[in-house]
Amino acid sequence: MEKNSRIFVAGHRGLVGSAICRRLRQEGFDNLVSRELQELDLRDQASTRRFFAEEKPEYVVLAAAKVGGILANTTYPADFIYDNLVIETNVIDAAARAGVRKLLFLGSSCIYPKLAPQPMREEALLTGPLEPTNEWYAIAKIAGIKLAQAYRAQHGLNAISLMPTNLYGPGDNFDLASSHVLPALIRKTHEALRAGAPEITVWGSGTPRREFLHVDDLADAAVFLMLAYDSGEIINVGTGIDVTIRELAEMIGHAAGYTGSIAFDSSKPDGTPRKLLDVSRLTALGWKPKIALADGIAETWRWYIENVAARG
Ligand code: GFB
Repeated sequence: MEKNSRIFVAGHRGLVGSAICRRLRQEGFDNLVSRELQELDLRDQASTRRFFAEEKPEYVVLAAAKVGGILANTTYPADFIYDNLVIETNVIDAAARAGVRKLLFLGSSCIYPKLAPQPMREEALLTGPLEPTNEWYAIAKIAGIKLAQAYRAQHGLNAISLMPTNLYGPGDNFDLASSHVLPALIRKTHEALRAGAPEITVWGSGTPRREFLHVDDLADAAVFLMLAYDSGEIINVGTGIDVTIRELAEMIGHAAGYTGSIAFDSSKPDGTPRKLLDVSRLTALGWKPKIALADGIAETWRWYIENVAARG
C-alpha cells in the first residue's frame, strides 16, 4: 500500500471506520474515498457495483455494518443478519470485479462458539453452537469470513479478515437501547451523578467476562495488518485481558468519581459467559495494544461529557 493509494473506507462515520480513517491519515495515507449513506447505500448491489467501477479504489476497508449490543441484537435479528450479509456480499463481490488489490474485512469475537475454550483461538471457528443472543450477527460475520476466503480462492482477491474483541472509545453509540455495555454504563453513571441517584442498574448478573479493546488500538492493528498480513486465515485482535461486567462498572464509577452502589437486573440477559481472545497469532507478528483499559475508560468518559452529555 503506497501513501497515495486510493483507499475506500466503508463505514467511515462509524466507531471503527472513523478510527481507521484517523489512523490512515496519521500514517500519511491521505487519498481516502468515502461516501455518506444518502449517497451510497451498500445494501444496494447496483449502486455498489457502479461506485466501484467509477471510483476504482485500490484498497478497501470494510467497516460498514449493522452493530449493536445484546438488546439490539435480540430485538432486530432480521436487520442484523440481512444488512450485514448483503453489505458484505455486495462489497466483496464488487471489490473483486473492480480488481481491488487488497480488502480488509472486520468480523467479531462473537463468531466463536458460546462455550469455546478460553482464550479463544482462531481454530475454534465452527466447532460448536453459537451464543443465541447474537447468533444472527455472528452468522452474517461468519458468512463474511467465508466470502472473503472463497473470493481469495476463486478470484485471487487478497482479502484478510480480522476478528476484533468488544470495542469502545470516542464516537461510540451511547443510546441505552442499542449500545454495548461500556458506553451504556458511562451514560448510566453520568445520569446517576447528575440526578444524585444512590445506585446504577447493570443488566444481568455482572459475572460475564468481556475483553475490551480501544478502537484506536484496533485501528492501529488494522493498518498494521493491511501492510503486513496477506493470509486468508482469520486473525484475532484483542488485548488478551478480560474483566467481569461488575469490575467494568466499578472502573467506570472510579473514572467518574461516582460512589453509589451497583444493582443487578436479572431480568436482562447475560449473553455468553466469557469472551476472551487468544491473540498469540497477532503478537507473533509483532503487534500489541497500547491503551490500558483504565486509561481508555477515562478518555472515553471525558469524550462523552464534552461531546454527548454537554449537548443534553
Ligand atoms: O456489550 P453487550 O451488549 O454485548 O453486553 P455482548 C455485554 C454484557 O454486559 C452482557 C451486560 O452480559 C450484558 O447483559 N450489561 C450490563 C449491559 N449492563 C448493560 C447495559 O446497560 N447495556 C448493555 N448493552 N449491556 C455483543 C454482541 O455481545 O458483542 C454483538 O451483541 C457484538 O453482536 C459485540 O458481537 C462485540 O458482549 O454480550
